Amino acid sequence: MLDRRQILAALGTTALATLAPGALLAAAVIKPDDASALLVIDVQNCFLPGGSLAVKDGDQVVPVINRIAKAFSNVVTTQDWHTQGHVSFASVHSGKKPFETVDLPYGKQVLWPDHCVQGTDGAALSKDLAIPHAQLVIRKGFHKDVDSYSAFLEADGKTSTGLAAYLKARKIKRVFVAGLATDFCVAWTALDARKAGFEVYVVEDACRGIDTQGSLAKAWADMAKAGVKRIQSADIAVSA
Ligand code: VGL
Ligand code: ZN
Repeated sequence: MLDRRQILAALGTTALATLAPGALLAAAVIKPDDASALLVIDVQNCFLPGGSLAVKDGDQVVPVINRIAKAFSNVVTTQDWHTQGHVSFASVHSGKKPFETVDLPYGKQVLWPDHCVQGTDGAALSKDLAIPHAQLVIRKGFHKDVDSYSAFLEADGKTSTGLAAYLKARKIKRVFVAGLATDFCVAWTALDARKAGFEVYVVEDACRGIDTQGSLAKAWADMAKAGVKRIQSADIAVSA
């Protein structure tokens, strides 16, 4: 005969061993619905290996994005889409080098190598992206004197790209952000999406960062503070 204490002990072990893994797995899976959209940020040749502003391991986001995109009925892609001689290019500021900063009327601007000039091959989306069901391509950074990391709002903090209105018109409530670069266009997009009232997830392993002057750690801290949820691609349910 087992006494009460032994029965409880045995039950406890069994319950833990049999239930816990399944319960944890179930809790981890997020299923995108028709009110969810995947925002694929700036997966453009300039940001990929060999590009003029190559993000380290930037190409590794492509297979991850291709896989999770299958779980989304709504997908938007973005393109950084600068004029020649854009204000964010170090080449137009005499004596300045890429990754230095300059003060512009709207605030501090990091200066970059020339990149993503309208109509160039560098500005094209990666040919390895496999998301033919993407519904909208939003281009940003096309005003010569204003940068736009965010897919929602230009760096002047007031000029809209129209994306929030588009998503709201389509009854989107949740956005999942992936792409390049984590600490610039992904983070600014995620933060503005929160400001516009969306529930926001950033899919960490579907992004890569530039990380200049502590920008990556700061971006994650700012996103956490704003209520952006940091998830992994494995957290998203993708049916086979
Ligand atoms: C980006 C720097 C300059 C980005 C765009 O896509 O994150 N970064 N322009
Ligand atoms: Zn840019």
